[in-house]
This record gives sequence, structure tokens and C-alpha cells, in this order.
Amino acid sequence: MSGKPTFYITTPIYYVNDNPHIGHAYTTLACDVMARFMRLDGHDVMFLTGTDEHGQKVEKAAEEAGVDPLTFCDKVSESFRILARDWNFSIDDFIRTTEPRHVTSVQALWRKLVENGEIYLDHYEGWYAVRDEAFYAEDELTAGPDGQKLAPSGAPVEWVKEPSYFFRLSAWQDRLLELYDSQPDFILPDTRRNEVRSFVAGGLRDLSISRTSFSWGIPVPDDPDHIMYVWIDALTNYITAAGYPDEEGAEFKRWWPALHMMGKDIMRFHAVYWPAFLMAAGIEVPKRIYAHGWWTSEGQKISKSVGNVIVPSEIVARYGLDQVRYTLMREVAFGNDGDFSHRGAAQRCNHDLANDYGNLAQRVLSMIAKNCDGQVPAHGDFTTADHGLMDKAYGLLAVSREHLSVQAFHQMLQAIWEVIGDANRYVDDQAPWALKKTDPDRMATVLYVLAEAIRVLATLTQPVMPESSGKMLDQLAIGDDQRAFDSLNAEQALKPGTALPKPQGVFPRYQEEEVEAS
Ligand code: ME8
Repeated sequence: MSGKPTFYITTPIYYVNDNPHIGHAYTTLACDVMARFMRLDGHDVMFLTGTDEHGQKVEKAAEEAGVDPLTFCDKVSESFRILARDWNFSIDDFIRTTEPRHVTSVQALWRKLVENGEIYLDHYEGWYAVRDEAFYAEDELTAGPDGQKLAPSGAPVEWVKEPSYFFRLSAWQDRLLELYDSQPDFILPDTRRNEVRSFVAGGLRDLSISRTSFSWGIPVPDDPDHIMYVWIDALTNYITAAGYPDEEGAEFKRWWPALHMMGKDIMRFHAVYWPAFLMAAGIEVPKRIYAHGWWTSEGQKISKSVGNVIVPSEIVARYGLDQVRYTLMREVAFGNDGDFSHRGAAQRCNHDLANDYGNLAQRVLSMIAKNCDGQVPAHGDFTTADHGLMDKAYGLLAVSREHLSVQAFHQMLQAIWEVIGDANRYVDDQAPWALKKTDPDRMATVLYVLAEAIRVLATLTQPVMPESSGKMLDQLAIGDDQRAFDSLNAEQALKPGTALPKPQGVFPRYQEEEVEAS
């Protein structure tokens, strides 16, 4: 063990009834940015993702595909692994709920809840939506176009009547409210916390946590006619991967509690049921539940029936991976809903990346290659303007930390782009091309200041755009061991005389003709 502080972050585990789309890629991307940021900032990180493979919804999907559930899960789960690889997600573990380590963990948690008197056997009678794998009360339902009852999510519901084990959720109402009130950043953003709080304040019913009408799931210990409700199974993945049931073990103590990220659709499960299960089992609650917003595509709800599903590999092929990573993290204030449009992505590629950032690096590095023997230039005394730019760049680390401490990715990027703007204005103001004849020493200083600012910028954009930022750092001859955030200070500034490789553009322009042709 390194003695570094630890950081544990999780994505939801995705249902294998469907292939990955932009929504899944988005949550995992946000976690990847967090994970990379924390690693560069001196933490030991565990970044977990995986697949949720049990339950009626997956059972039905396998049936429709005409294969047995596990074969079906193997195939779709693999497509989420491929997504992680293709999107350069720095995952440390990929969990599948069909793995033995998870079955052991869920059954251990169940036994613990039984031991603590939190589970009892009764009958469930009520509405269930297979698509959401959720129970609903009559007053939550709306009428569909043909009079059919629908869940708030729009999913059809069916009447279920069967014996069921229940979790005493109602008993946890006060302690949940206490948790939300005493730890105001337990649920973020605030709007979501308020929603959850009023849901809980409105009263909680005990939760049905087993079913007898299907078989694809983890059997209840000592009563295998009952299959565990898929959400108790799924949520437990977060502690399985940390080593549960060995909760006294070094691994578990090292990682737990985690920061859970997800879309707002499944916040209730994470912010109400999960902490209640954990408290009932005597386990520490998560560090935070962050529920981000929902993506639409060209202004429309993304759905298979509309045929507007955004396929992750297609947008990467079109714009480039780091371009897409940047667009998704920048285009929408994290936490809010957002719309993915071709126009927006093309603009981000050309305006923010090719013009502002790429062009800054390309201009500066080419001038250095041409006029400074391809070496980090020697600098003279720094002027106020020089210090102004470099200090603002160094200051970005503290600003970025503050924003990412509340997952405000867009604000971190805005702050970085402000400095990119400053650096571009500085180039124009200082006009190093003119200094070449009048004052070559001053030209060298100006180019040095710019190269140093680019070093800081490229170090800080690594979490969002690992590959492109890495290429920029390569061009500044920054070694792999000098790319962490503890290098972001004047003491570790570029060393004059260091030979630099031949500069190459990092962010190509997205061709406008194609934009218009599409
Ligand atoms: O709910 N915009 O899995 P799931 C933004 N297995 N995010 C989106 C999105 C969109 N349009 N569509 C999907 C499950 N997502 C359960 C989770 S966790 C213990 C179990 C993302 O495959 C978002 O993170 O339906 C959302 O919460 C998740 O995919 C739902 O994935």
C-alpha cells in the first residue's frame, strides 16, 4: 500500500438488455474524468463499472433473443467492456452480477439484514414495471393513450400478487432524513436532494425485495423459491467490488465508502434504498450520490423506437474520441439535462479545440521549432504580463480541485478555457513574430512563458482528453513521471535548452462541408 489517500468511484452497473449508447458512455466518462483527475492529484483510485445481469427485464430480453440468459449476458456485457476500452476509460474493475464473488456478497448482506431483524416474509400485491424493475403506488401512475396504466417513467406496469420478503424501509425514514440534513452534499446536485428529501418525508412503505414469478437471479438464502429483487442484488455490487463480505478486511476499509455517479432516473434507488440497506446492515453509507441529467438527441428523447439512438462508436468515428469526451463534459452543466446535436459537437471541435486550444499550441510550438533551435527557449526576466499568465495557469489547479470536489466538470473546463483565451490574447499582445527582428531575447521569453502555460494546460486537460493532452506533453518533452499535478508550479517549470520534438497539430478541424452535407 502506498500511503496515498484513496478514492473510490462507481458508475451504475448497466442492464444487459440493451447495447451501450451515449447515456451509458456519458456516466462512465464523467467517472473516468474524476478517476483520472484524482490519480493525477495523488490519490490511489478504484474506478468500478460493470453490468447488471439479473432480473425479469434481462430474462425477457434473453428469451426474445432465443438464448439462455447467461449466454445473452456474456455477449452484451462484453459490449460494455469494449465501450470502456474504446473510450479510453481507466477502469480498475469490471463487475458482473453473475460472478460468484457477487452472489456470495449479496447473500451475505441478505443474511446480515435477516440477523438484524430487517427482513420479514409477507405477500406483495401491487404495480410493477419490468422496464424500470420498480414497484409503484397507485397514485404515482398515469393513464397511457389506450387507457393502460403507466409508471412516471412511461413504462407499462403490471399487477403483481405473490409471496414476498420485505425490507423494513419504513423504519429508516427518520434516519434517512437525518442523513440528508446532516450531510447536505450527500446527494448532489441540490435540486435532486430536495426531490429525494420530499419523497422520503412523504412517508416510506416497506420494500418488497423478493419475487417468486421468475428465476433469473440470486436465490434468497434458505428459501430458493424466492429470487432477490434485482435492485438489492444490483446495488450490492458496489460493496462486492470493495471486498464485502470481508468488511473488516484491509481492502474494504481502504476503499469504502464510494462516490456513486448515475443518471437522475435511478437516484431514488441509490439515495433512499441503498443507504437504508447499508445502515440496516451496519455498514457505512456512501460518500456521495451524484445524479446527472438526461441527454436528448437533436432535441428529442433518445429511444430505439424513434431510431435516434446515438451509438458511441459512431460519434467517435465522426469527431474523434477526445473531441467527443470534451464535448460531452463541456456542452452541458453537469447535473442538468442536455441535448447532443451535431452542430454543437462540430462547434466544440472547431471553435474550442482546433481554434482556441490546438491553434495556441501549434502556433507556439512551431515558432519555437523555427526560431529557437527546437529547444525550450532561454528566458530573461519576466514582466508583469508574463507572471500574470503563468500565475493564472498555476492557479488553475486549485480552481479545478474546487470544481471537481462537487463534480462541476463544465466549470473546470470553463476556467481552463479562460486561461487558453488569456494565452491567445497574450500571443497577440506580445506579437513574438515582430519581436523576432526587434528583440529576439524578449521573443524567447514570450515563447517560454507560452510553452510553460501550455504545459500547465495540457497537464490539466489530461483527465478529459488523455490522448491529445499526452501528445501535447510529448511535444514539450515532459516525461511520464512529470505529468502529475504536483508538477504544476514554477519550481518544475520547463527547463530552457531541453530539445523538443517536431511539433504536430493535435486537434484537426472538423470539416464544415460535411456539417452542411449532413
Ligand atoms: O438503471 N442520458 O441500468 P441502465 C444520460 N441496471 N444518462 C443516461 C441516458 C441518457 N439519455 N440513458 C442512460 C440501470 N443513461 C440499472 C442500474 S446500479 C446499481 C443499477 C445512463 O442500463 C445513466 O447513468 O438502465 C442512467 O442512470 C443509466 O445509464 C441507466 O442504465
